[in-house]
Amino acid sequence: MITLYDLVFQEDRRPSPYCWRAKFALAHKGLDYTNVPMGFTEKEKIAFADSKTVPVIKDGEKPVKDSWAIAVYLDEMYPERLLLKSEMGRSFARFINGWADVVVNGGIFPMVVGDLVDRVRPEDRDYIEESRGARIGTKDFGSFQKQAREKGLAAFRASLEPARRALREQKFLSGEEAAYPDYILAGTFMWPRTVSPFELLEADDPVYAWRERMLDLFDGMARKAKAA
Ligand SMILES: N[C@@H](CCC(=O)N[C@@H](CS)C(=O)NCC(=O)O)C(=O)O
Repeated sequence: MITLYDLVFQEDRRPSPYCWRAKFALAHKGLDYTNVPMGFTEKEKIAFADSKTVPVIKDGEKPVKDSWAIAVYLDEMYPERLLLKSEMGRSFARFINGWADVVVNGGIFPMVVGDLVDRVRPEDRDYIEESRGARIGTKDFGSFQKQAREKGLAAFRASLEPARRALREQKFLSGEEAAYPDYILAGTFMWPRTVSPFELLEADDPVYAWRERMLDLFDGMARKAKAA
């Protein structure tokens, strides 16, 4: 039996982009698992895996931490429906992983940080204010977010152009069927969706249409999750 430790916010929101990668990966494989919610200040729950971040999975007695390591592990242990289909597929996914972590997550964070802080569980509020405040150099999250939206939205949309060009030609980043590169970027978009009403994409953007397709996968798994 697999257990997934998943970041939890108020009202059972599940915002972690990295945990979403693991949830899409598990769904792709058709694997059953138990989802254990974990707040920022409950790190003792994942101490067994020697991790301070989620996702972490426990498969039987085996702990695996880090979303990329989880994808690689699942393909090794459950090779039936591969997430990383070939050497080139794996290399492409690795590229998307880095691009999503740095460019896309990095672009989204300042534009939703105020909403994120507002929706954290009350018991985790001090922790997120300290850690995210240190990252942006202020605790005035609302003003920071407002300015970031005014200055950053056009640049953020432009940064998605590599994905947009691919998605004009094909249904998914991975081709006709979704695979791990899609789950990486979809995980990233689940993060703002679960904490912020701010719309990052224009309705006629091919990335918007792709995001809708990702929300529909696995019987609407991601669409059913609590949104902002
Ligand atoms: N490289 C890691 C990043 C995981 C990560 O940063 N997770 C965040 C949640 S989105 C976390 O657990 N943060 C804990 C904290 O900020 O204290 C992965 O891909 O799993």
